[in-house]
Amino acid sequence: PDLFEAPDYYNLDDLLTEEHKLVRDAAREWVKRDISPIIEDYAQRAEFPKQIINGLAEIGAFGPYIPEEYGGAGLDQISYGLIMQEIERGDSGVRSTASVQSSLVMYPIWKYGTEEQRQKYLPKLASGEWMGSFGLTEPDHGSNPGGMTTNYKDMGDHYLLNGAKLWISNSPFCNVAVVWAKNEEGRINGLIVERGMEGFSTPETHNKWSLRASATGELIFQDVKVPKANLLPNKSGLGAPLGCLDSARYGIAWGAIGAAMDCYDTALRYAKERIQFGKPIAAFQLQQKKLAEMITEITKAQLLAFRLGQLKNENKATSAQISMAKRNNVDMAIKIAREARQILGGMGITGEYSIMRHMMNLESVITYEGTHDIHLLITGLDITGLNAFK
Ligand code: TGC
Ligand code: FAD
Repeated sequence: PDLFEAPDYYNLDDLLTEEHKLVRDAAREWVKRDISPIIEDYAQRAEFPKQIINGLAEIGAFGPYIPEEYGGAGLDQISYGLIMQEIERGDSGVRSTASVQSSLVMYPIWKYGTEEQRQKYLPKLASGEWMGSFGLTEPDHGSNPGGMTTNYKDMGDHYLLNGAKLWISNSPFCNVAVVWAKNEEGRINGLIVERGMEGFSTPETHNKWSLRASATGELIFQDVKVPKANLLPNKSGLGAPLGCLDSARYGIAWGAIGAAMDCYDTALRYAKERIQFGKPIAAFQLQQKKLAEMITEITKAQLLAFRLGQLKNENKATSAQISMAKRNNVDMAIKIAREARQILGGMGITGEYSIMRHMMNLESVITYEGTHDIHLLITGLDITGLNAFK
């Protein structure tokens, strides 16, 4: 269907450069052509559409802000955000694939890796020839990753890695995994684990009602020999993985706007066409209230994301500012999805429309990359100076 009227109530377009608009429009066209027509079917079948990997690479979704010398698109943070927004108009699971590849796999290799590691991995990840995953969460350590038990020992000429990661996006098909593990002193470091290393397996997680078009799984390490050259040497401690999350959470703050826009646009069209009691349901005040509040919340979220993008471009965005935007914008999107679904009545629960899929997807988005509660406590800590986690 010819959807994707982009709501722009406060003329945000006037603040974008020509490059921003070109990048956004290319992503929008691609989503409309290659994602929207197929994604419902893949989600229903709980299958990741592998054929979209080339297209994601072509629109610059793999490493939008990674320098061109490493195969990235060399774009600014607002272009990165706009790409995530457009992809998530299509599906949060597709955006997840891009978020993980860019901010959780390419970013740590670029920021914390050696020049040899950058040359070896980044161009292949940017082109989609290799796909990556990011292993932080464990069965017993989700919101509190500092408690992780995955560990490695220095065996002289290699490291020996043991442990397990759960809920890992892209794991079932990844070629490489950036894995966070503790050394013998209990210090967290990142290791690049490659498919094919003995003792490394990636079983898929089934029965999800959310992000069904994204593959999720485990990363299991049983005495995996990891070459010493695969350690990311330039940052250690929990701050290293959390630094990657800052970049991914920023992308999600934009991405959620895309999902919300698609729900709003669908509900607005439907409400103007659907006749009950002799007039379009959009003429009833109750439905207008829902639609008016949706566009208000989308507009506020756009302004939050845009300003955060400016701060990111100037290297001034704090982690707490990023948490606020991730939390607010995902919450905004999930609420809009729930309201929009009701506007469609019975039709809203079918796969004929995208809303129910967005709604279910957003249940993961509000949980991963730091839950709604965790981001609130990050804001709480920032404004009071008192740490609710300790
Ligand atoms: P805490 O003592 O506060 O901090 C430990 C060290 O980290 C530093 N730090 C950060 N650095 C960079 N960016 C951030 N956002 C940072 N937050 C903290 C901090 O300064 C400290 O550094 P140092 O040098 O003093 O050691 O750590 P804590 O153990 O109290 O935990 C804090 C908490 C709860 C906020 C943190 O652990 C957290 O964010 N938990 C949520 C976990 C999470 O977000 N997991 C996401 C897993 S990946 C994922 O979900 C991918 S989904 C992918 C997709 O499909 O899109
Ligand atoms: P828990 O931490 O057990 O939290 C359960 C509940 O307790 C939540 O409501 C939480 O807010 C609350 N809670 C926890 N601590 C506190 C507290 N201190 N105060 C108040 N409330 C608290 N992880 C990766 O590493 N890589 C990935 O690629 C990845 N992809 C994912 C894909 C999907 C589809 C999903 C669902 C998750 C993914 N995750 C990934 C994991 C995700 O980051 C975790 O699920 C998330 O961090 C929460 O951890 P948990 O599920 O263990 O919940």
